[in-house]
Amino acid sequence: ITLERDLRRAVRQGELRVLYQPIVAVGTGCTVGFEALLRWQHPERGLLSPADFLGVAEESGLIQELDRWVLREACAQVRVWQRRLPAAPPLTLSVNFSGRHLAAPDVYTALSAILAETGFDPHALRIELTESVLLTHSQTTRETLERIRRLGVGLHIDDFGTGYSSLGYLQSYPVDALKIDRSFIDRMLSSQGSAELVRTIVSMAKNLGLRVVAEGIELPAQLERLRALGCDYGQGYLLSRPLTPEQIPAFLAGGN
Ligand code: G
Ligand code: G
Ligand code: MN
Ligand code: NA
Repeated sequence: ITLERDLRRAVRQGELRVLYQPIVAVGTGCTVGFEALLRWQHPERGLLSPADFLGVAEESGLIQELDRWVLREACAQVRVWQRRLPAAPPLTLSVNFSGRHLAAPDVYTALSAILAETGFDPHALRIELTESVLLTHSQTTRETLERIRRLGVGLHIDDFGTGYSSLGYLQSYPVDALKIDRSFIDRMLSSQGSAELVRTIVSMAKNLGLRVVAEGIELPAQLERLRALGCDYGQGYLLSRPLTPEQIPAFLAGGN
């Protein structure tokens, strides 16, 4: 209850922040875009991760407001960086949408309004959703995802491999990319099984015409293995920690 009340105040009083973690093309090392990651600068508890308040946000229905706030903030912010790099290909932006938010009847309207308001190119936007969202078999969610995708927005499956392994949804939903959960990347050098899983996910994705993003890359040897496997994109502390908006211009200028 206290957390819920605090969270309502946080939205009003500007205590929320967005960090941006670079996503890199594994083949070239070039930064292609960023994942927006929500943080809460709590006056007493310090900097909180969504892991600390996502449950409360979901239960209270505040999650919609939070996801939309992040989307608006990040679309406006990435446009500013984009304008400073006129010759570069458009920077992509990945945002996390919770299942509850994707089930809201007005999610499509809200998303299109934010794109229009910020002028952000829908083709450069990716929505990250978890496998569980696709396993609800909700006709409304399916139609919402199809309409969002028709705008040009990409749909990326987050934490891939950790949900119920029902691969059928990859055929029945308009998915664009899989993000291999970081637990597999973490173990891929020490466990033969994890290494095989990563190899299999990359090869399956290629056969299905999907892109693959590896999360949680912390070691050069992991990056090398992923490059050899033909993984498209990578993200992780080795490449960059999540950065504050103030840190991004220097990061982009640093040849990334
Ligand atoms: O950044 P960090 O590892 O602390 O994120 C913890 C979890 O919070 C991750 O599962 C991530 O997907 C989720 N998350 C981060 N930002 C957002 C957001 O804006 N909306 C939603 N729904 N989840 C987010
Ligand atoms: O669930 P989702 O993939 O959206 O969550 C991303 C989370 O992973 C973020 O909270 C981010 O801070 C965290 N993260 C990003 N890179 C790494 C990494 O290399 N190692 C670890 N342990 N966490 C990471
Ligand atoms: Mn994510
Ligand atoms: Na993830």
